[in-house]
Amino acid sequence: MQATDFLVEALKTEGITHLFAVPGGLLDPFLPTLSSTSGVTPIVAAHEGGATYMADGYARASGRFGASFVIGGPGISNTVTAAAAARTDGSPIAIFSGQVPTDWEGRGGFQDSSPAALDDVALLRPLTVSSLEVENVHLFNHHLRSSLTRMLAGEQAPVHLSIPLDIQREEVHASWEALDRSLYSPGFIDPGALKRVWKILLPDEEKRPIHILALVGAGVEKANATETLVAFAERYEIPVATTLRAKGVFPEDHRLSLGVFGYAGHRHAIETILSEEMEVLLVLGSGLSQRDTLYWDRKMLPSHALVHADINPEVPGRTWHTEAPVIGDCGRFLDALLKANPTQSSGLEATCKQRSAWLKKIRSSGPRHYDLASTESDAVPLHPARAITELRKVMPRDAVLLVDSGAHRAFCGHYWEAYGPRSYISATNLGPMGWAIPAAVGAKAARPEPPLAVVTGDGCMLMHGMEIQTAARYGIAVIFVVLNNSALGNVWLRAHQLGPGPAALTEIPTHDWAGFARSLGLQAATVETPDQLTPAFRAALEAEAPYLLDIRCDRSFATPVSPFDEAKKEWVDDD
Ligand SMILES: Cc1ncc(C[n+]2csc(CCOP(=O)(O)OP(=O)(O)O)c2C)c(N)n1
Ligand SMILES: [Mg+2]
Repeated sequence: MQATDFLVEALKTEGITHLFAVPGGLLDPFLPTLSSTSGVTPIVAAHEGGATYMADGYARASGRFGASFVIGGPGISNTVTAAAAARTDGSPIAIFSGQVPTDWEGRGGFQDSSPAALDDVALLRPLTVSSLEVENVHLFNHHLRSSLTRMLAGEQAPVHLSIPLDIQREEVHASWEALDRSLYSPGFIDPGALKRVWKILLPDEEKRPIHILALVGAGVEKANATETLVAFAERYEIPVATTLRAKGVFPEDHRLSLGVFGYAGHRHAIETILSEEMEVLLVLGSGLSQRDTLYWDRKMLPSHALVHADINPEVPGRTWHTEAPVIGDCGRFLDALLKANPTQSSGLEATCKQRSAWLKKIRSSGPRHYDLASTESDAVPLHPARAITELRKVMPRDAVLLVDSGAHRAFCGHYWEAYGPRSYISATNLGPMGWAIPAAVGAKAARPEPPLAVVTGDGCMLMHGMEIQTAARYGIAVIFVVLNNSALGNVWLRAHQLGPGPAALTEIPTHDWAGFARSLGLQAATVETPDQLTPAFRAALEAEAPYLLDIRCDRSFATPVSPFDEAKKEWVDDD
C-alpha cells in the first residue's frame, strides 16, 4: 500500500472521521488519498493554524484525537501556536507535514525545512512529545505507532511526523494493528496510595474530617469519569467544584455543585475552598495552575490534608506538598473510593449529614454569581452578562459551547451553565486569540448532533475569523456569536485607566461582522438591543446552518473576576 493510503487508513482504523488540511506541493501525493478514502472527510481550512485548531477542537469534543495535514516550512511555522495550545492543555493531536524529497535535503531546495535546513522537526520539538522525520519507508509503521502511542499516553499531548515527498510515494509493506483501547483510558492507580487516602478520610484516633471537598480538573474529563464522579459525590455527600478548563464535567445544576473555582469562578466554590473550615481537599486531575488557584493562594490549603490525584507523576507536589499523592487514572481512583470495603464506606457515610448541613450553609451565603443584576441589564450597547444568560436560555441542555480569549472568556466562564463533560471547551492555559473559531468547526465535525455555539470577540475575529468560511463551505452548523465591543476588550479595561493614548491602541473600528459573514456564505444578523437577543439566538438555532451573530456590546463593563483581581493584588512569592 502507498504510504499516503497507509497513513489515512490507519487513522480511519483509529476512529478518525475528519482530517483538517491546507494543501501544497509538499503534500501533493496525499491529494488522491484524501479525496478518495471513504469514511474520512477532508476539511480544507483557510490557514494551517486554523486546520490544527480544528484538529484540537475535534479531539476535545470527541475524546479521541485530532489530525491535521500541513506543508513543511510556512505550513509548519503557521501551526506553531496551535501546537502550543494543545501542548499546554494536554490535547492529543497528530500533525503530519510534507517535506522535500530526502535527496534534496540541505541543498537550497524550495521550501526545504528538513533537518538539514529550517528544521521543522526541531521547530515543533518543544511543543510536542514526539517530533520525528520518517527517514526511511521501513520506519513508517514504527514511527506512526510510537507517535500515536505517545500522544495518547498519560496526560496526552500533540505529536508531529514529517514525511518527505519520496517516502509519501513509496510502498509500506507493514499492516496497521489498531491501538489498544486501554491507551485512551489507562485505568491504573497506585494501590498503596489508596490506603493512605482512607487513613486521611478515616483516621484512627483523631476526629474524623467532615469538610471534604473535591476540586475537579481536566483529568476527570479525560478519564471519561463523570458518572463515577457523580456517584461518588452523591454517595458520600461531597461538594464538587471544577476548574474553568473542566467546567461541566460535574453538572453545574447538581445540588452538590459549587461551580467554578479560580478565574471567572463562583462565590460558593471560592468562599468555601478559601475558608478555614476546609479539612480535606481532594484535587482530581488538575495541575493547580496560577488561574486555577487564584495566584497559588495558600488559603486553599486545608487544615487536615491535601489529596492530589493525577495521571502525570510530576503534577502532585508541584505546586504544594500533598499528604497523599495518587498517581493514576482519576476515574479508577473515584471508582476505588466508591467500591471501598463496608467499614470504610460506612465510616465516610457517617458524616454525610454534617456535610449536608455544611452545604446548606454554603448556599445561604449568597447567590452563586457575584453580580447577578447584570444578567438582567437593559444597557445599550449590550451587557455581555445579559447576552450570555439569554444564549444559555435558548440553547438546549446538551448544547456545546466553545469560548475564545478575551473579556468574553470571563463572562462565559461565570454566566454560562454547563451540564456535561466536553460541553464547555476552551484553550485555558495558553489562551491564543481566535483559537475557538476554528476549534468550533472541528468540534462540530466530531459531534454533529448537539447544537454548538462559539463565543468570540472582534479582536479574535481579526486573527482567525476567516475560518467561518470553512464552516460555510462544508455546511458545518456552528453558531458564531461575536461579542463586538470595538476593542481588544480585556486589554482596553486596563489601558483606558492609563489615559486616552493607551486606550486608543486597544480600540478596533466597529466592523460589520454580519456583512463579512454573508459575503462568505453564512447566514447572519446584527443584534443591538436586549429584546433582539432571544429571537436572534432562536433563529440561529433553528437554521441548523453556519450562522453568525454580531452582538454589539459595551466594552466598559467590568469582567466578573473580582476575587482573581484581589488575589493578584495580594500575591507575594511566599515559597
Ligand atoms: C495570540 C494572542 N495575542 C494576544 C493576546 C493578548 N490578548 C488577550 S485577550 C485580548 C483581546 C481580545 O479581544 P477580543 O477578541 O475583541 O475580545 P474582548 O476582550 O473584547 O471580549 C488580547 C489582545 C492573546 N491572548 N493571544
Ligand atoms: Mg472585543
